[in-house]
Amino acid sequence: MPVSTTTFTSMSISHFSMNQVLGSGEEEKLTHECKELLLSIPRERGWRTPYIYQFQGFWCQPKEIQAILLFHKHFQARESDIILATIPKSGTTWLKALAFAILNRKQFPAFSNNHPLLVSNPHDLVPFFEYKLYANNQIPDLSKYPEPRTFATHIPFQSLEESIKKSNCKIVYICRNPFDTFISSWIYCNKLRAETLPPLLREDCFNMYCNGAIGFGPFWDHMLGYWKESLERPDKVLFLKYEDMKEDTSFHLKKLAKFLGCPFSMEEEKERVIEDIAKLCSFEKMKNLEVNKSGKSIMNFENRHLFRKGEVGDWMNYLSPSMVEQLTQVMEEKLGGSGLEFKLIS
Ligand code: PAP
Repeated sequence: MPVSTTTFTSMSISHFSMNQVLGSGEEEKLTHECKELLLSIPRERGWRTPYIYQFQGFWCQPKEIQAILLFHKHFQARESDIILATIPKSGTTWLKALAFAILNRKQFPAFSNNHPLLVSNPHDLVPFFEYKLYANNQIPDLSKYPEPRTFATHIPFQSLEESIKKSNCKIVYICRNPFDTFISSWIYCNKLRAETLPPLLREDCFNMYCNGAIGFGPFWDHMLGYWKESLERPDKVLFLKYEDMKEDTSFHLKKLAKFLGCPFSMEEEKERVIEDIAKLCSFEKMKNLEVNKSGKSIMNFENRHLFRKGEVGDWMNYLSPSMVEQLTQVMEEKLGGSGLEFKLIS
């Protein structure tokens, strides 16, 4: 449970300045429905926004909640849809690139000089529901989207729109060991932070992470939601881990392609199509592309911050022994017995 959850259940907007509730600047962009909702749910201090709110059991920023409300109201899954799901900083960008390259390999061979991934960031090729499609109060027309429609989200399984859960559309979830995920998130959020604000303190953020109050957290509930579904419906949810993908990319690419309904043929294997895709989507290749050095794909965030080290075990350079002990305990308590385990070093 979060350390200090504040609830505004009985207050109406007129009794409270929206500015106090949301933090300055945020309030103008939200719908009345969203503002009313925010007044009725618990809030905590956020990393990126002054507050994050507990919506359907997980924590998110006001603008994310507004987008999710629209997504819940308007999205209708098709049987052929593919959803890539992650908690932030777990390998989203990489998974988007890999899935796009696999699904479009006939039209765009990975070795070709005009591959879309050479000029577009993966976030532009596989859009997020909450940051792109339903962001800023817009309702997209997805009817003419080429099939299989491929989308991405940070929303936990429990809170996905109902037709996604009920249909046979496919979900690929990638998660990463919480130690590296925490460090990646903390460094990323500091890079996005306005220079006028003091930096986010590692210890502060770490405690919030361990208490669950981080974007789309608690991380354990996020992981377990998809994990359990992948055990119950393995043809519906493919559960991948960043560390395994790093260790044997080709093996997992085969698994991914098979799951997505487009397995690599013997001929493709002989022609080293799998290796070509792995290379095109590798951290080193993507980090050095112009579009990823200078472009912006998610809101006004610079793409270059999405490519930092791409390693397993970098947490060792940042976490004190007591922090390691604390997070280990949280993981034992929350994930113990689930069968979900992580490699912490490469
Ligand atoms: P997002 O949630 O903001 O989209 P996401 O892509 O999930 O971020 O995670 C970013 C992490 O993936 C970064 O990890 P790091 O901070 O520990 O370095 C980033 O470097 C890593 N990453 C990005 N692209 C790749 C890739 N092609 N291969 C491996 N790791 C990658």
